[in-house]
Amino acid sequence: MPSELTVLGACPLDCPDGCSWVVTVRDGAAVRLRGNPAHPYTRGALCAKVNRWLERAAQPDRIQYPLRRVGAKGEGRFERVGWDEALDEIAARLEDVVREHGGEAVWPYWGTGTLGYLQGLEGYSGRRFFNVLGASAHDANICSAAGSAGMAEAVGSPGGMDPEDLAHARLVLLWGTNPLTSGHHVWKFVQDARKAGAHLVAIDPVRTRTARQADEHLAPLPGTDGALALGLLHVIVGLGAQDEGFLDRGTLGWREFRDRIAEYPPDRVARITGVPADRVVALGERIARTRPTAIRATQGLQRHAGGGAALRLIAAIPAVTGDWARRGGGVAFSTSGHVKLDKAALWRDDLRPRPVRTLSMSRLGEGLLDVQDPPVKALFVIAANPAGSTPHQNKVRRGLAREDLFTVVLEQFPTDTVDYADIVLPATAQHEHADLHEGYGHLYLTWNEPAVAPPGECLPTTETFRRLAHRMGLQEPALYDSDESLAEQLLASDHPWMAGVTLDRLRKEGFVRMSVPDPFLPYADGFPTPSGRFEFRSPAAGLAGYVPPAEVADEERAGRYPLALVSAASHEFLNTQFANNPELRRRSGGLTVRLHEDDARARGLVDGQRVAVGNDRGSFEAVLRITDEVRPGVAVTTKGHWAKLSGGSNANAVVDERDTDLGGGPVFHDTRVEVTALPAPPRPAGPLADADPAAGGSDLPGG
Ligand SMILES: Nc1nc2c(c(=O)[nH]1)N[C@H]1C(S)=C(S)[C@@H](COP(=O)(O)OP(=O)(O)OC[C@H]3O[C@@H](n4cnc5c(=O)[nH]c(N)nc54)[C@H](O)[C@@H]3O)O[C@H]1N2
Ligand SMILES: Nc1nc2c(c(=O)[nH]1)N[C@H]1C(S)=C(S)[C@@H](COP(=O)(O)OP(=O)(O)OC[C@H]3O[C@@H](n4cnc5c(=O)[nH]c(N)nc54)[C@H](O)[C@@H]3O)O[C@H]1N2
Ligand code: SF4
Ligand SMILES: [Mo]
Repeated sequence: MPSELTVLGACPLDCPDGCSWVVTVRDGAAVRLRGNPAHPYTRGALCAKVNRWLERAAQPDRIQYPLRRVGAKGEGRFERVGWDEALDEIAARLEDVVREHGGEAVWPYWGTGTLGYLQGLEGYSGRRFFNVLGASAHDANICSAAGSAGMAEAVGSPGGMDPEDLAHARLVLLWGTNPLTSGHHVWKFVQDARKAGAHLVAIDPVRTRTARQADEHLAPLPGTDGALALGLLHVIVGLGAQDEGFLDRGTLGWREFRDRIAEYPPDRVARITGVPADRVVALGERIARTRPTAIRATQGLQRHAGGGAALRLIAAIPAVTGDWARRGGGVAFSTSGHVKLDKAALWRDDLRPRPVRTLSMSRLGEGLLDVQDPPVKALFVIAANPAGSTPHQNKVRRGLAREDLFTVVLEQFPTDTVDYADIVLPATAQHEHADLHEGYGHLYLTWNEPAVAPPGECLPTTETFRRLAHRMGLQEPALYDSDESLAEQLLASDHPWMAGVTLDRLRKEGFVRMSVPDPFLPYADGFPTPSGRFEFRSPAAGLAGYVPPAEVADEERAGRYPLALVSAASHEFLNTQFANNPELRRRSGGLTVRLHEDDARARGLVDGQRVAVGNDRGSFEAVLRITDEVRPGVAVTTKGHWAKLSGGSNANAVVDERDTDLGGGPVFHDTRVEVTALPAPPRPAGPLADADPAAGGSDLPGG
């Protein structure tokens, strides 16, 4: 009889849904992985990507042994070496760098490959080791920094309402979010609201698979949502539908903000956003007469110059209507603001020998090419693929190609970034290591128990840094804590919402809901802002107001690059993960760009032809799809394609290294390009090159 058991785990990916999963292990091998039916948010389902998790983990391109570069940087030629040899070389190089240039010449570059508190980004796995060295700090701002900062200025934290409470809304706005692709588990709660009669509105420049399911779709120009929010408020206040009691008791700066709203009548808003004035009026009237309205806003709309301001203004809608005080009302952005684990105890920044500078994840090119005193001499890439994910790809590559830079990459697969490594260390996958997770779209913590032994010589990140510390003879005992001990330290938080959340329970039950009040009205007793009120005016950021997009609104640039490019989540990949899975790659249709027929015709372009999408920073190749689901003036592609499997570049070749207004985030969707014809392809051969451009791609149907 074969032995069979099931092991509870957690999806580690950067996705709000934070799924709980069940691995079936037979004779020591993982044979099945499915969503945990007992988890109230997962409810037994994973997604199109993670259904192929085990298949991908066993792919022949999985990195299983330490590697040392033998070719030129960027070439991707390596030889296998032993762990001892790899760690000796890293230790020697690090000691040289720290001695000659100081600890800050070391940049630990953590990415979102896993969000785990032990192995991934939430815990900055290995941070204690880098603190002891005095390495530069890393601002992991690539994803939601602007929106989080905007929410924090308004309500005091990115927190917001519990997405499960969308079920209690009478009107639901899905604003700059495409959940049916980027986090579908919230959909059940949207559907529950609709069954009870709620009206559903999608606000997105693209008619996505989510927008197609909505009762109504508004398509603003990218980056103009702040103006739209002010226009809706203009209508609401014009009808006298504001909640004076709530405004009086619970907010700061209302008088001034009301004057600002008066500057945005619907016809002006229509000119800025491209949304017809009567649609602004109709939606404003609907919000004015419906209680409560729930707004689900995620990252899409904050990848713009004014992304922080946009979230502040959107959060102002339920402050004006008083919906923040009602179950099913408010804005759901990221529940991570409600997680009260003891991160300081895990990170141990007190181990730093002195205060250190902070380097920006979204500005890797600048960090490697322009930053001095000291220049970055050693780069550790941990669960990140910046050569595919980070703005200004050509600049990033120039930085990574520096001969005097020592680069170590901890990875599972031979990514575009791995090609620039001096040493590659093989990393375990989630079902091969232990971890603790939150979900930033719900209020449960999840435990991931290792289910199987790792292949080859792969190691968890925690273990890699324990071994490296030992190799360097570092004496600090905190560098040698076990995974279990690290989890215990995190969970030892004395915040009341963490009461009863123990490692024992997590191990036994797989997940535990945080001890938040039920129902969860996070701001029932005031907002966690400096004033304790909702802040229309905040001490740090002044009065909330519309901040236009940078490139999209730049008339001069529009003359050269007439199309505003959005590079959003692909249905088949999770950032650059899974883009090397042959089946998902085939289904993705490869790298495509979607244009409205008017824009294609004006350029003499036809559906299915090969084009270059470019600007002064670079260009990428794509197959053109013509569709009326994209509004004129906008071009749409998807993130995540591996450059080396897609003609050498992806969307980040054209994106600028520029900060958002708040939070220092990137501006992926605030980019202007021109699309031009390319000669017909000699399509490259090979198992990963056979993407089927007719397969559909991204999140749009029928093409
Ligand atoms: N399948 C899949 N799921 C994912 C990911 C993935 O790569 N693939 N990525 C994960 C990660 S890391 C994240 S951060 C989230 C991201 O997921 P989302 O928060 O959904 O973000 P995006 O995909 O960037 O954009 C969402 C939508 O916003 C629209 N949009 C762009 N600019 C604007 C604007 O200015 N205004 C408005 N109103 N809409 C705009 C885009 O057209 C897009 O349809 O998803 C996670 N889930
Ligand atoms: N054009 C454009 N670019 C974007 C975006 C966009 O909207 N448009 N979105 C941005 C967003 S939201 C994000 S979050 C970033 C993400 O950018 P990155 O942080 O670079 O994330 P990934 O591309 O998923 O790469 C993560 C890598 O980690 C590896 N990995 C996974 N698990 C582990 C592990 O346990 N250990 C180790 N050592 N490695 C592991 C994976 O194999 C993968 O290669 O991309 C951004 N890039
Ligand atoms: S990517 Fe998101 S939806 Fe898919 S399994 Fe992971 S957490 Fe769930
Ligand atoms: Mo992200």
